[in-house]
Amino acid sequence: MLGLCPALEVKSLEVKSLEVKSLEVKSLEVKIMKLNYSFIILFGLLLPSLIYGQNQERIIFTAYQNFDSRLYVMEMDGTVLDYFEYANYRLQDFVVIDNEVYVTDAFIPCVYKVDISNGELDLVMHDTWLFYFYGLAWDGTYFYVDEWDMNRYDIEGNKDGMAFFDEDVMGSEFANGYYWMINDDNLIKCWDFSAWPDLAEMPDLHFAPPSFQCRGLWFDGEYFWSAESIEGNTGQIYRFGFDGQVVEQWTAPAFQGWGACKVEVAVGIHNPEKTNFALSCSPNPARSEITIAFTRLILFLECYYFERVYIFAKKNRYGTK
Ligand SMILES: [Ca+2]
Repeated sequence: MLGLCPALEVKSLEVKSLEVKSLEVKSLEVKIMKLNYSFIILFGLLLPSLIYGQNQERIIFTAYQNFDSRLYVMEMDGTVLDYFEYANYRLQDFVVIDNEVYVTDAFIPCVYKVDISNGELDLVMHDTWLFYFYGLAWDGTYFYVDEWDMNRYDIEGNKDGMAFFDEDVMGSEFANGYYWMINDDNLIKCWDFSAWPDLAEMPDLHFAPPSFQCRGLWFDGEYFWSAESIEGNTGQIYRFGFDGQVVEQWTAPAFQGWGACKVEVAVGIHNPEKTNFALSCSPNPARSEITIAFTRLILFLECYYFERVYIFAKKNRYGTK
């Protein structure tokens, strides 16, 4: 196939922009000064490495209305990429373990691991003795959920005892070695769990969240995250420090929000069933300098883009006006 390509020469190959949306390359511009086989080889090597090397951050957000929940996947500017809907669930607070998202359900006392590429929920823990789960925290060994008392479970969902804890925990998280929880009275409280099951309150570290409506709690290693839960109105997603000062915020895509967290997504490793992409060349490819713009380029498909490159090269060989 490549033998049909004309003898051309690569002078420069410059990737001007690479934007990935929903695990698809939305636009990729390659600026070329003339072409030859080495372009084919270089392009074949360069493109997968660019794409497989890309990790992008995503905001994950939960909201509920009546008996339905949604889990949103958003870009870091707040643009909604996708959402998944769950009837008769009330998904609430997150933890992230090894870049995997875990979420509580307040309708049935369960913790699920979420596949954010398709929204599938994998049941990790279900405690039939309890009624509701809101806040979810992970200390590196155990999940902690509060329902009447503080309960903890290992990663397999096996219960490992309980401790007296007389608080209403809307969201919770471990940060800097301590357990932090947000209640519905505009306070984030800090506790030392190191002497479990004797839990020691650390009142000097308590602080107010950004608003009365904040519910979930997640910690990204530097700052806390929470989303507002406002009936009939979209609230804000906040990223804030240990003093409650907001460093970033986004308008939530739906009400009533609850949990918000961030994960990294490796792009170009999903959706192999989508195989179509468009190729456009401008200006006329017979010219010495052209721009090739791919839209909807789907990965895993070396044979496809080699074929397209072949078509392009053939077109260039004979020229079009
Ligand atoms: Ca949490």
